[in-house]
Amino acid sequence: MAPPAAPGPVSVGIANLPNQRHKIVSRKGASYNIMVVGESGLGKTTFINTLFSALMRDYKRPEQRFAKQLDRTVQIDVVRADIEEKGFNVRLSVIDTPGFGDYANNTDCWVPIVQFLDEQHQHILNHETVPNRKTDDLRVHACLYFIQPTGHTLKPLDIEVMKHLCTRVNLIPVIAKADTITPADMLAFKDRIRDCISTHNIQVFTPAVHSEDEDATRRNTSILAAMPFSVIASENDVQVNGQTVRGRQYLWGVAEVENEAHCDFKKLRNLLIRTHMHDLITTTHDHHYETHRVAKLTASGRSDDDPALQARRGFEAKMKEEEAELRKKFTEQVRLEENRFRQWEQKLISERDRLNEDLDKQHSLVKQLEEELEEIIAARKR
Ligand SMILES: Nc1nc2c(ncn2[C@@H]2O[C@H](COP(=O)(O)OP(=O)(O)OP(=O)(O)O)[C@@H](O)[C@H]2O)c(=O)[nH]1
Ligand SMILES: [Mg+2]
Repeated sequence: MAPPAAPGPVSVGIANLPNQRHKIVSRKGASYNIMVVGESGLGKTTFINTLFSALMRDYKRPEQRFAKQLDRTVQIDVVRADIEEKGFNVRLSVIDTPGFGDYANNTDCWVPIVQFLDEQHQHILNHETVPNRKTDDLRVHACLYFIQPTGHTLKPLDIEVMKHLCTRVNLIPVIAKADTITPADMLAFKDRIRDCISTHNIQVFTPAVHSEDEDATRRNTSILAAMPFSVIASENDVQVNGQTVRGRQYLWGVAEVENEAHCDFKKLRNLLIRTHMHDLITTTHDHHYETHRVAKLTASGRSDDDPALQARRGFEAKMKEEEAELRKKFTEQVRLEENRFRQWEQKLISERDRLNEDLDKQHSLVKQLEEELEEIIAARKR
């Protein structure tokens, strides 16, 4: 049996884009933002540090950290790293939000987070109508909602917050501290959460299951079956059978972060970074941003009939036309050049054939002269 292949560099999903899009993304680079939300003390910050330590191990890129003030009391922390694979640049930002649930009244605890999400869409919308549209894009492409591992079901607060989030972002529910619940309880807990999500009509990010590619179909089915993802987070390395792994040490043994029998951290990381990054970016732009754009423009009376928008669309249409014209000219030029080369090649081939014929004639002549010479010498000898 062939030895197993050595683990290669991690493949960012964006490297699998079709050629055209491939080039655009590789040139411009893509902003890719993940946010963690949930009650206080569920391990959101620890999860981000665990994720980054795994990413830094794979990409060996320095990370940057900075804080941003949302309103007078709420601050978010952003951990950022530029990761690059096969020429693709991805500016990954993970946004850490303060946990809610610390206060007796948590009624509006989600408001600053929702405001932040809306502001990021608005920021891009405002930039759409200015000539230089290049700007820092902090629109959230994946929002991980941390659920307390109670083993029962979602709390009313979870349901309320998730309802507000799911209309604005790709929502991915995550069960925190999977090491505190038995595997059998976890399965039943996941079932109850899925039921609750469907009863309350909460839209969670669902990758399309059917694809031409059998591997992708199998992968997506297994992702879907694992939702909501259970995670174990840890900032410490521990020893398991002489190997160093990320995990949490207990008297009875080790809860390993990247062991798929212990939790779904690896599945979640693969979905976020490898297999569904492009899907998350596209749905954010095409669905969530578009919903915000239409709602805002309609509310402010600026429908699609708005003159400024029409002017911009006209400009874009003109640019597209010019691009198509240039492409046509280029193709025609290439065709003409190809014809010219083909004719030239044909000429060279005929010239080569003519010279070969001449050479054959000269060879026959030399041969004939040699025979005559031999005959004369033979006559003289006689
Ligand atoms: N058992 C267990 N403990 C965890 C896990 N992840 C984090 N913790 C612990 O939970 C505690 C809180 O973790 P944080 O990462 O600060 O939680 P947080 O969600 O960021 O909390 P806030 O910032 O207050 O919202 C720490 O003591 C962590 O070590 C886990 O997967 N399992
Ligand atoms: Mg925290």
